[in-house]
Amino acid sequence: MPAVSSGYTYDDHLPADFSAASLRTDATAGLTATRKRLPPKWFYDKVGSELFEDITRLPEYYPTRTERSILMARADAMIAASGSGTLIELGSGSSEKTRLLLDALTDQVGEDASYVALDVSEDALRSACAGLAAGYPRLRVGALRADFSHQLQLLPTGGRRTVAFLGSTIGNFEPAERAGFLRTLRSQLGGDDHFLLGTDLVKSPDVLIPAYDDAAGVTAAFNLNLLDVLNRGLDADFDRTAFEHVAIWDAEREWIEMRLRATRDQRVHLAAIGLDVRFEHGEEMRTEVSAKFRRDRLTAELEAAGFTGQGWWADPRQWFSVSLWGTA
Ligand code: AVJ
Repeated sequence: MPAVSSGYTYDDHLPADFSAASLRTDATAGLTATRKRLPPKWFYDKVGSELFEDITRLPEYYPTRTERSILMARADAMIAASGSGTLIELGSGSSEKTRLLLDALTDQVGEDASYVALDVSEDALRSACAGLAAGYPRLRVGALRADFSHQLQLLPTGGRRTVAFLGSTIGNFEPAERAGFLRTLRSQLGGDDHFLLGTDLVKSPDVLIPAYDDAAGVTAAFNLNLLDVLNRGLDADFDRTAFEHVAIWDAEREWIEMRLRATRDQRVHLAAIGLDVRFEHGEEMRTEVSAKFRRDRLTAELEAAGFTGQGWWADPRQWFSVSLWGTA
């Protein structure tokens, strides 16, 4: 049973060693692959989450403030179109932009409003939910510690639900994973449920690249922090000074790719998984893809998964969109 503490319920569906175990699996697979790669979810330890918050305030990083501007202007319309009393947010993180939706939700449905945050990070869940429970006394607030890539079957049921997936986090999936995620999500929804999705849109590389390679070097520090996460989590000996941050725009696949490039030949030892890895000078390890979308292709993908378009809201420059999908 979920425990109630200071105004919110907390329900943990991940084993205590989930992070340690899946970091070992991901690092073993990614570092022994011909083209080395690591999943971006490992960026977000305490330091990495703080660096990401710093990124969202950079002049070059437009996605967060653009999405916020869309929500500020249109959250009321989004909530009204969804007809929902329950908002479930995947990868809720700090739940900061969520407040714009919760203002609309509590205005429109009053006592019947519920919010459930789903994230893998207990710290993020607890601080976000405690803040929301204090700020919205009439709102029922729940925290669900779970992994949205594998545990969508845990979404709370009952009432009309809207599942929100903001921040263009969906862009971190590769196309096949994204299709699988959308199909699984669709299978969990029905009737009057909705999906509210934030997506970064295709635009000039002159805007895209600096957003992932800022002048102050914050994104570089965020990328390199991954090596500290591996060092701590896997008792490894990566030397941060032997790698550099790379951000490229893949015009064919329409995604940004972040990489870490070895600046010399080296060998790294990961004691916790008994692995020795060689890097050649210039070798690159992929750490993130951040896909950018076009309305027609996104619509085709959502329709292929069984969703129907019910709303599309973008900023005047068409840099970012928040879209609403139904299941009819
Ligand atoms: C939070 C995953 C959407 O892809 O833009 C920011 C993460 N990476 N700068 C993104 C990120 C580099 C961000 N997402």
